[in-house]
Parts: sequence; C-alpha cells; structure tokens
Amino acid sequence: MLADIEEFYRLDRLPHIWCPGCGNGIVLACLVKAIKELKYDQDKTVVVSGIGCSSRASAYLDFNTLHTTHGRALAFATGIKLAKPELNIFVITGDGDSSAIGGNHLIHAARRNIDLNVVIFNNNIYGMTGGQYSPLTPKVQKATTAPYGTIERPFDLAKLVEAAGATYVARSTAYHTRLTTELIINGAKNKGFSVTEVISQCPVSYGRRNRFNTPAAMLEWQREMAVPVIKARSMAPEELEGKIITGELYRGHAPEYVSEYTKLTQRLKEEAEGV
Ligand SMILES: Cc1ncc(C[n+]2csc(CCOP(=O)(O)OP(=O)(O)O)c2C)c(N)n1
Ligand code: SF4
Repeated sequence: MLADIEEFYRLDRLPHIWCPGCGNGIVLACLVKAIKELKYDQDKTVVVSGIGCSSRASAYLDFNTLHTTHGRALAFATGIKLAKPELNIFVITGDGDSSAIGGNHLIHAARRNIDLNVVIFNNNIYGMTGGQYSPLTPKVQKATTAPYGTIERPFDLAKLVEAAGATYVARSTAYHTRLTTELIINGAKNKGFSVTEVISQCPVSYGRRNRFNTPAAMLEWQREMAVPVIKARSMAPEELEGKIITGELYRGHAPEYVSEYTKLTQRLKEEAEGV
C-alpha cells in the first residue's frame, strides 16, 4: 500500500477481498489521494457505497462510512446530505449498482443536482456475482448471461447523467491514475451532483471471458482506447467507435438541491413566526 495514504485506511480490515489484478484497489487509491489533496477533515468526510466488489471499498476506509444495500447508496447519501449539509460525501458504486438496480436513484439524484460526489467503478460487468452482463457491458462482449455475446446496447453513462441534470461529468480509467485523482478533486469542488466514471478491470469475471489474458492486458487496452476529450472533439464518430473519451466531459449550472431545500424551510419558518 502507498505509505502516503495509509492513514486513511482501516488497516485492521485488511486483507481485502479483491482478486489479484482487480482495478478496485487502484481506483480506490485515486479517490483517497483526491480526498487527501482536498485536505478534507477525516471526521467530516463520508463514503457511502452500495453492494458489489467495488462497493466493498468503503469497509477499508477510515472515514465515516456506510456500506448500504444494492443500488441504494445514493438514497442513503441523499439522506445524510440533507441532515448534515456540511459533510463532504463521496459515493462509491459499481456499473451494475449505479445503472441497473440503482439507475432510477442515479437519474433523480442528477435531476436534483444534490451536492454528492459519485465515483462509478465501471468494470463493465457484475463482478461479485460471477459475471452477469450489466447495462454498461459493451455490445458483443461475453458474460455468464450472454455466452454468445450481449446483443444489448450499453448506456453512455456520462451522457445519461448529463441529460438527467448532473453539473459535473468526467471519465477516466484505472490506468490513468493521475487524471482520475484530478477529476475526482474537480468533481468535489463542484457544488452540485458530480459523477466521475472510471473504467476499471475485472480480470476474473470479465477479462477471462473476453480474451484478456492478463490484468496487464486490460490496463493496456484502457491506455490504447483512451482519447482525451479535447482530441475527441475533432474526430469523426466512426473514429471514436469503441473508444473511451476521457477528461472533463461536462460542466453545467443549476440550483443545488440542499440549498434550495434550506431556503424553503427558512421561508416557511419565517412565515410561521410572522417575520
Ligand atoms: C437486491 C439485491 N439484488 C441482487 C443482489 C446480488 N448482487 C450483489 S452484487 C451484484 C452486482 C454487482 O455488480 P456491480 O455493481 O457492477 O459491482 P462489481 O461487483 O462489478 O464491483 C448483485 C446483482 C443483491 N445483493 N441485492
Ligand atoms: S470478481 Fe472482478 S471485480 Fe470482483 S474482486 Fe475479482 S477481479 Fe475484482
């Protein structure tokens, strides 16, 4: 483990459950580095997660942590933010957790533009349950539930949350660790709903079935497929087919939900008191 971020881990909870070569530890370290660089007080920082291999990450962190139920991390995080707006809240969620069972929570949290920082560990598969395809499994790729390759089109999650109302949307990969940390920092600074999707590798439930012989091959694939958003703007759609567009994809402005809620409750209080 990296010595400079060790203080943010619950070392007594190790060893972790992840398979050798899994991307979860890398993405988690990027998040921890971001929190360190933001200089957030450990006691005023909350990490909420759902269920899945990636969501297990919250258990290893020494912040206020909540390991919740499948797809419901955002519902718990919304409650915490409303009760204690002063806290810095990060949500860790997998592609299945966030876009399948938790898909409705995701779009409505985006629509509210509530000040939460979501990091989606997108390994393109349901890792924990053995490799069923998720709404983010690329077409033709294989899964236990798609042995001949999935015929479904995946969501473009970044476009989905942008359309739903998120005011910060970014994408990186487990290979691009510095970029991932930087994007999470920028998302945390946005007062509103921030989503950073990080393409990660699950060599066991996804890689083996899809001709990635080693975890390193999956990282190489991430490096080769990544196209910085500035370069992507001058490329044709056909050239971008199958590519991973990385960087800050969208920034918007909208009223933040907790601020609006506070204004409303203040107004009602003043009216009741006859101010
Ligand atoms: C209500 C409910 N339905 C199904 C499950 C079984 N389940 C546990 S983890 C998981 C998939 C997790 O996939 P993802 O969110 O992509 O995370 P990963 O394991 O790949 O990190 C499922 C279906 C559950 N725990 N609870
Ligand atoms: S099954 Fe996949 S996502 Fe889960 S720990 Fe193993 S490599 Fe990681």
